[in-house]
Amino acid sequence: MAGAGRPAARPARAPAPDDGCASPAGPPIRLPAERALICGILNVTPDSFSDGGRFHRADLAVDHALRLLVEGADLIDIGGESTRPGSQPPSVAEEIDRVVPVVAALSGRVPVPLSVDTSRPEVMRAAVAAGASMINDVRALRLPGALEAAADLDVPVCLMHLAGSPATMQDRPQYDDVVREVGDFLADRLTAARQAGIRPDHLIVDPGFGFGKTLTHNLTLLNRLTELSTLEAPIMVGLSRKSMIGQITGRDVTGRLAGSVAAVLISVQRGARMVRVHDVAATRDTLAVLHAVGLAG
Ligand code: 9MG
Repeated sequence: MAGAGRPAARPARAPAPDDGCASPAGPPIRLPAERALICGILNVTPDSFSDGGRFHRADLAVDHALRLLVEGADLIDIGGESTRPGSQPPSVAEEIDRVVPVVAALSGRVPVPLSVDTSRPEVMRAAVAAGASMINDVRALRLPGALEAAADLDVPVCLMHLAGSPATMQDRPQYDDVVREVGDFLADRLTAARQAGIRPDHLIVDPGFGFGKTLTHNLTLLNRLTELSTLEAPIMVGLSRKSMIGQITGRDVTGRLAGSVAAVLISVQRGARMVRVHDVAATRDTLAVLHAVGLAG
């Protein structure tokens, strides 16, 4: 894999004191003004859509996390539920069994924050107890008990837009104005999160590319991403290897690297502060070029 094995080009960062999200668990998440953060994807599912479930075993998952780190990941997002269209969620116990051993094995061993990709309050609590310091919730804390768990845990949370559920989301998604409707949804979830007691500076939003959206919806969202800046929360995006990239390029999941980094580039130029990716080294180089030209804040 390109870039693996070389020392990570990891610029020392000295963010302003108020630019960090303090957390009681692992290292705090900091959002430097000068470049977007790269969140490496670690799926510990038997059926993940783009890595074929290759990291289902905890030891393989740990090896892969260490590779993402060498490539330059700023944080690692660990998930035990496949959210590909039509997928059915595992039981809570199964999800905990997949995620928690990996979080525990990496916590204290890696110098970057670990994020847990889950919607279940029980998994959030178990993962943060094991060392995770961020929650990435594709259901935006809508499951019963999730708002309360996130507020208790006092860690940063990414609230993502998802129309319907992973099982049904691609059944004829419809919007009058996808950007306005996704923005309204995220605004409501930000309000609910603040009302539940989650610190405003702990909240991140994500338009949820591919989650209940057609290709046209996804392209409109990407093109008009800057409009979500009115939410006044950092924007995270996940475009890596998604079917929208396949629809544009005509390539299967193994051939979507160039399309994925192009999409990252556009998203960062339109205000994304965090990018969730499989291909960390290529993303890092892409963002380094963008930054060198002074094009991305
Ligand atoms: C878990 N997951 C899969 N796709 C995602 C995306 O686009 N954003 C976030 N935040 N999480 C995602």
